Amino acid sequence: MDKTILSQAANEARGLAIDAVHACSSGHLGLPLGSAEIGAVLYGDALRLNPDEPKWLNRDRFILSAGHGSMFLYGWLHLAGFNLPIEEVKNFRQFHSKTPGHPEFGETDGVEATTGPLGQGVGNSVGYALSAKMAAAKFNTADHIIIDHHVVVLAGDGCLQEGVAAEAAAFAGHNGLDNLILFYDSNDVTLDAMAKVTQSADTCARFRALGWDTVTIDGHDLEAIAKAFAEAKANDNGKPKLIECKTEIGRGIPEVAGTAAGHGEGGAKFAESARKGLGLPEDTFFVSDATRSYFADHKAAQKAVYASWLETFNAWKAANPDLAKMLQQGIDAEVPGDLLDRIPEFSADYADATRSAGGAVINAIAEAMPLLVTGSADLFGSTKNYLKSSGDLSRDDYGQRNIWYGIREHAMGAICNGIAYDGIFRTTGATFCVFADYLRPSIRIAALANLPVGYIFTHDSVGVGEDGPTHQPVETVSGLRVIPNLDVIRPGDPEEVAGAFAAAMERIDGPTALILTRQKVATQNGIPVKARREGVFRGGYIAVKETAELKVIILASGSELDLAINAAAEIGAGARVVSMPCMERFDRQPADYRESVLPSSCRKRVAIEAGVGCPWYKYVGFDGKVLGIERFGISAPAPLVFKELGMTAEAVVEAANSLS
Ligand SMILES: Cc1ncc(C[n+]2csc(CCOP(=O)(O)OP(=O)(O)O)c2C)c(N)n1
Repeated sequence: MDKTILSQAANEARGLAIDAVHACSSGHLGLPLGSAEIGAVLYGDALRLNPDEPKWLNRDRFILSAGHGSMFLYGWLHLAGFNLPIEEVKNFRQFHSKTPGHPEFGETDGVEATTGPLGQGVGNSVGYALSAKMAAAKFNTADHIIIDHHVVVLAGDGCLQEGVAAEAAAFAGHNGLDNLILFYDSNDVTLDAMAKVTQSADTCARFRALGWDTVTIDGHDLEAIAKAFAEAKANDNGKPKLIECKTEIGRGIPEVAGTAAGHGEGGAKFAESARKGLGLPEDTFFVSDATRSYFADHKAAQKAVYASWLETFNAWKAANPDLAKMLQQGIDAEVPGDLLDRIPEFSADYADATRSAGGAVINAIAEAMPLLVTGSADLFGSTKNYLKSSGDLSRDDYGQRNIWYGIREHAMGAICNGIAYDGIFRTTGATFCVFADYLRPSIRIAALANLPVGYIFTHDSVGVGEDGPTHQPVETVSGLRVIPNLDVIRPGDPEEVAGAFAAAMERIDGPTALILTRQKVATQNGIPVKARREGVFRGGYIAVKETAELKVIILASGSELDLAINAAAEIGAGARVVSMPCMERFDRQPADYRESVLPSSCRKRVAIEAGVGCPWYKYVGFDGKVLGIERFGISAPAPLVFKELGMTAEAVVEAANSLS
């Protein structure tokens, strides 16, 4: 390691951050300045990367959990030779730049996760580390090791104060993820104040208690950083590693360094004196020839490492064509074209909850998709998504496909995102629907980052019954529907469940929430199987067609589909039933299809769903009626709760008849 040049590079990276933040008068300076030496060691020496192959399977993954310090990442990606020209650095936080305010997955080579909501990146890194362990178990052979990289995450006090990080760290320790290395930027400062105002825990002791190894070093000492990192990498002792780096926030701008003022853009007004103090010339966005030449040489060395790995990889491919095919299918997120056909039809007398049908369906899909994994937040027995052909994933066996998240819903969400970012495995996670809010921040990021994560949310309404209002979702399903790019599918019978799971798997540009009942539902044998399955793909479809002139349309989803069908039979030949398991899919259909299902000429419309009704008004309009539940539920047997809260076929008939 060339300390002289890396030390110079650290100061030049500081200069880039100061100039970028100064140029746009916004952004965070403190971390890029305080962690500059960490960046120099990682990007200038220690990380295994090939900037020209940013998706190299066996690269070390680096996640900036403290996403507010995005200029740290952009500065080092630029210097390291990723496809991030200096113009992009100059364009920090501007429209259509590759340097958005916080790192966004898919926008910038080398950005491994969308971060900014503190703590998420720590959870993502655990998902990445788990994915690496699973991939190593699946694809490495006695003759060829093709996957042995590390996952590195940089987090500050803010990330580590967040609950999601604590949940994820506990999971990582319990599951022995020794390929995970967390750099803790320990600068004693948060946003408003010195960290001591809000924390007094011994963070290292806390992590040791969770099964991690920890070490504390001077975060400005290049040698100490390199040594701690090398030791962490070499030590396959079943423990994730935390390297606490004592740093000075905002180092390089003496007027603000070491205080909360070093955090924001305020320090940028001292840009000129700071540049001088750092030994930089007056030119802005300065990078010396010596630094450029060092990083060019380093990149060449990295490419040689890559080339040697490629030889191993090609030999592995030749020796293991089936495994190679499976891996490529995983990377390409390929889904069998005949997935729906591979799910056996349910018998006509099947009469069970949609969560049970979901269990049967996910097991059939797992046969067709060997890289599908699933997990549950201590509720496999209720969520029914356990894969029977596999066993429990644990620190002793990463080759299994059932992940035991424990009662850590938020970490489950962030870990699922990490697995999805890594892009080898398809993943699903399960809990009770009412607890979807516990992982909502991770769902939001999955939607924003276009990640194909599947959520299995069971016990979907007041139909939960005796557990009462704490466990009866009322606002949850509609609350999920307002998240852009999230598909929310609430199937009404077992064949719709088959369609729902297949649709979730086929969707690779965003997440899907599968909303399933606790209670039994009828199997709608009156509707052809194909119509029920494929109807879900279109989001909404005509479940029962009128046999006379169309008078009224009844819309429903999930367990209320049966009520709608019974009501239509009562109303007579002019009634149409539209099953609407997924509004988002329906809204994406061409206008003529939507018009064929919901003809604008028919304005008499009633929608029924056992939850708050607001989203349905876009389909029933001013002239229609929505039968929803605008209050919390009741602790009592489900049939009674349904009746008490107006979820009956009679109520639908009455509403339809009341429309003039
Ligand atoms: C969930 C969440 N809450 C609040 C914020 C706003 N925020 C951004 S940075 C920050 C302080 C972070 O402190 P620390 O991790 O110590 O970062 P440092 O001060 O070292 O830059 C806060 C509160 C956020 N980004 N995410």
